[in-house]
Amino acid sequence: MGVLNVTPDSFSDGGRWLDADRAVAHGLEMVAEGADVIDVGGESTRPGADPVPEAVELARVLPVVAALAPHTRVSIDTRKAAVAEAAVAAGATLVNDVSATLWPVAAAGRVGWVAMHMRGSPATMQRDPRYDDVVGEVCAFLAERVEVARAGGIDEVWVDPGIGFGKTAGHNLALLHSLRRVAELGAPVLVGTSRKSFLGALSGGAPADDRLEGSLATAVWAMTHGAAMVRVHDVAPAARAAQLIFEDVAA
Ligand code: HH2
Repeated sequence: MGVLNVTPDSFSDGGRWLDADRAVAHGLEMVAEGADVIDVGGESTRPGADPVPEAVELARVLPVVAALAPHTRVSIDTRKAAVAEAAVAAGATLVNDVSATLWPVAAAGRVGWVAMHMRGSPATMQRDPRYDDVVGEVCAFLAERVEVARAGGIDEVWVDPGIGFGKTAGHNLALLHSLRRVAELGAPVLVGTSRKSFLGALSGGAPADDRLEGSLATAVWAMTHGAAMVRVHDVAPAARAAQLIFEDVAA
């Protein structure tokens, strides 16, 4: 899954793809590099990010979704039902939902749904997050979401432990370490570690655009520990890494 943030303020690529034509060109470039899904988002969910009005988010994402949908699978990364609904009407076939609440939109549109775990909201989530048992609590949350969505009639339900969403570096590492337990919930697992701040913290404070090694290492770890899809900014190296560990080894 290639990340396409049509935002001025995303933590690693904010402002680069705000122009719709440039965003579409970058989406197509990621497809050429090996992405199977392009995840279009119009609101940053980085810690402390300000919410974006619905009309602004719609204006950012809809032209990009519509232009990419004939060429690739498109997911819509949003917390707003109206944005998800409009993006599905424009051709998105997966609702990537960091709020884990939008399953009715996916059910109505007969598309897939990603339920991600988050503690609190982006504005507050990194203020001293605490868990007694982070893996157990995240798994229990996701299991409940899967049950609700399936009962609501969605065939394609994904789960995502929400790396960096209301979690310390230790929580993120615990979730990656026990990713197989997330996979045992019986839904395909999506994992997003790409360029996230815990990778900077683990590598001496590397800035967001200098976290490729950590992004790749954790993507490979995720792919070999139960993830069916990884959400990445750097598609070409991630696709090469995936090919190296799966296809070349199998051959
Ligand atoms: N991470 C981000 C956004 N959406 N969706 C899922 N399912 N899983 C994730 O881990 C995830 C996500 C945050 O990364 P990014 O889009 O690069 O930044 P921003 O939120 O600042 O736009």
